[in-house]
Amino acid sequence: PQVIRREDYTPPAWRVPEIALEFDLDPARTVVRSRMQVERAGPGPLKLDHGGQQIVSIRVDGASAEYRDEGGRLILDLPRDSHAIEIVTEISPEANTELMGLYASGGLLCTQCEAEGFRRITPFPDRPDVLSRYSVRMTADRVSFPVLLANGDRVGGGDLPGGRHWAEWRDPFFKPCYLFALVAGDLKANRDHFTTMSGRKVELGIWVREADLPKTAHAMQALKDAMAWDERVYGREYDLDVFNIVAVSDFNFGAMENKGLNIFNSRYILADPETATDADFDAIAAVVAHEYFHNWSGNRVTCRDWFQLSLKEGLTVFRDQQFSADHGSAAVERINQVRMLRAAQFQEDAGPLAHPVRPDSYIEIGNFYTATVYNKGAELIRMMATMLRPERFRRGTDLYFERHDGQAVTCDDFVKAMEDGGGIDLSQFRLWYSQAGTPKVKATVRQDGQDAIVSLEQTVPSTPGQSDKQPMPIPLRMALFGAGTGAAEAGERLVVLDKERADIRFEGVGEAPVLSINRGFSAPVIVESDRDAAALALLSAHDDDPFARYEALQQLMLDTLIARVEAGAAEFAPVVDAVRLTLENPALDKAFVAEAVLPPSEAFIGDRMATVDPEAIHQAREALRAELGRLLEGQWRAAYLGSASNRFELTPAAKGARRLRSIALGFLMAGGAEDAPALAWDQFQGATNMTDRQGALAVLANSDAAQREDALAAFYARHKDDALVLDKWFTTQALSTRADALEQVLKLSQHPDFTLSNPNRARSLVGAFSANQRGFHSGEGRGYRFLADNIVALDAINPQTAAKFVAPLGRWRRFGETRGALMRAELERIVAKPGLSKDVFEQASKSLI
Ligand code: BAL
Ligand code: ZN
Repeated sequence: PQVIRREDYTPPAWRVPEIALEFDLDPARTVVRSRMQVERAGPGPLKLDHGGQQIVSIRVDGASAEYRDEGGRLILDLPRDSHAIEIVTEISPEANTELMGLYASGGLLCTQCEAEGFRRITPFPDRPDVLSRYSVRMTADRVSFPVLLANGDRVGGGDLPGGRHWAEWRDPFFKPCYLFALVAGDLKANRDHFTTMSGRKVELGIWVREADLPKTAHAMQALKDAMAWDERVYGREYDLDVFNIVAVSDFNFGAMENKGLNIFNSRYILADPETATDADFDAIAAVVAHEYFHNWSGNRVTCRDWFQLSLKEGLTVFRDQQFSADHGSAAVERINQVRMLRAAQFQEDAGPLAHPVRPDSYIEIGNFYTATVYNKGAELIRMMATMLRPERFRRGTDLYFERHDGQAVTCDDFVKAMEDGGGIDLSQFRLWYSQAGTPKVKATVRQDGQDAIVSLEQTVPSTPGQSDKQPMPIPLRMALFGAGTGAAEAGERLVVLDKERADIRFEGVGEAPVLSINRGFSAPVIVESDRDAAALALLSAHDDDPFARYEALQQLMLDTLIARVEAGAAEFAPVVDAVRLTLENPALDKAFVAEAVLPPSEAFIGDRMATVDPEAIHQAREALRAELGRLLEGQWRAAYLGSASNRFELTPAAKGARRLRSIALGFLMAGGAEDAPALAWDQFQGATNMTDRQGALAVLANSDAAQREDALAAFYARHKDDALVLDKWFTTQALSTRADALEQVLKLSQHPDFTLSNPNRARSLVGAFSANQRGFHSGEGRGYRFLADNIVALDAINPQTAAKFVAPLGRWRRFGETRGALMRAELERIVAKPGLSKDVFEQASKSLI
């Protein structure tokens, strides 16, 4: 397959300022008529990407036209500088299992065009730097599709003979075709409105099946909060009179920011306490905000080409992270962001699929909606914001939006706006966009008379195609604490390490210093320090930066567990003492405590070891959990009882209490408390919300308790008709820490409710299981075979989603010779499959190198 390179970018030869689309909608056969006004912008023919659909006619200026088809593009040689093009095509939404373009989902017709789905609807220059004004007329059966939505404002509609009706929408804003959307279906709206800062009233609608209407209140509140927040924090006002959101059950992404008509995976809209966990509620608010924020960071200012994807995604993730921090516990939000970054992005950066935040080449752009582009991209924005401080960062974003409104631009244009608006030189910082790999920073501290000297050294690892790396500017927030007293010795300083090595002097330090570094996780790097258990314990008790405090305890647990795996024995006592102090500290809120006392995941422990032994890591971590459970039984019991609540609230305090309650329950079970299974069963049965119910279910599902099977059966019976909740039932078992997880997953893949054709369901079992380090690597390669079989089967239905499942096999170098060979063999089997999509081919072939 063809490799697309960033350096080959050329501007489009033709602009398409206006397009009028007519859809004669029918699930089996939809006729699409496209009328485009095209204008010459440079030399060359008009090139229209297409998706292999049936072409009925092509006319230029009213006459039938000559064209040729070259590698998925219609080429038209046009004599003048301006022409009217009319193209009629036919597509079959119900045959579209890839869920790109126009497709059918649960009785609806809906679209997904990013990145390159629009060409599957109608031939068009399908690239983000071609901006057009759209009008869309839809006709459809009045009974099956009473609601017809598209971007912009509704400008007309009415009945037609033969039981059909029509509606027309017009979007006054220029947009790239990836932001086009339409929806037709039997939907009902939760309607509300928002008055913008300039006093304009915006009609808001969240469209769902009628039965789901009661589950839309949380998303609506999040939308209004997001609109107000973007005005307050970034000065960004909404620009249309209507903002609609539609929830659909079959969706490749989490959601999509189409102009004025966001389309969402239903899991990021629908929630009530009975069916959604606190984490679901939080994710809904974050994704609703994210898609809304794209209206400025993505839609008003969009990407010149897909290599610039992080321009909109990194910035928008950063903005949704700020929004979540402002609407919940900022410390816990940061902990969760970093956990996610380490689990997904650090792994990506350390493997064969590593790529820069602004990639240099791709075969299939769908493979680059990655944790690197999104989450590391957000960290880049965060570092700039940290160095600029809030006021100058805001001047930078104001300039960015003002300078580039209505344009398709590059990551470099964003950095330039930060430089010009914020008054900072970011020449070296641009390396963060071009160099892949997670930098490592070695940090040591020594006393020098009355001063302390912190020595820093950075290395950037080589990654595929990039062996020679330059030092990056790494902003590190740091402080010193007295080793004896824990008192703050030196207030926080922001140090930008921009060379390979640097010594930083802190003057007037009274006692032996302990270093607190990368506070707030100010840079996406791995810090290696010589801090011993006593130093880490001290920070975990005294550091006044909540993230650093969390991190110190995590590092202490990590060091202890790695020593246990490598040397077979390690003192658990320092961890037990630090966890005890954390549990008993009345100044800490429950949400923070719940995260701080959790040992690092098995995968994260593995990431820090030369060769991963999943079973040894599992045993060490379980031994620590058992010891903590046993020795701190009284504290867990107190936390458990102290966190019971009788009224459901979504406040940070109530969410923190629920989280701590289930975590305490897990430790009681791990410690072998005799009544723990009964406590779990009682919590499961008596739960008045999904957080408590699923929390108890997970504890039981990981155990050998007699109640385990009953709980799984009861959960299934209660929720089998709710697809989103049934996904949780599959995931809980796929993530089980028990030795029989693989056998259970193989059985579940034959369950009548399992299907690969719904992406959420596929992810709930296959995707979740591949993240279960112990289970996936057990069974002499049968876990690998299961994953590969499902990738191949799913590739025939939905290549984009199938390709997302390849990465765990690509980690073969990390798991020793025997496992590595088995993993490679599965990748080779995938690559050899005739008719493989370019999506899966790219991921699997790169994973073999
Ligand atoms: N643009 C694709 C979905 C999202 O990142 O919002
Ligand atoms: Zn996004």
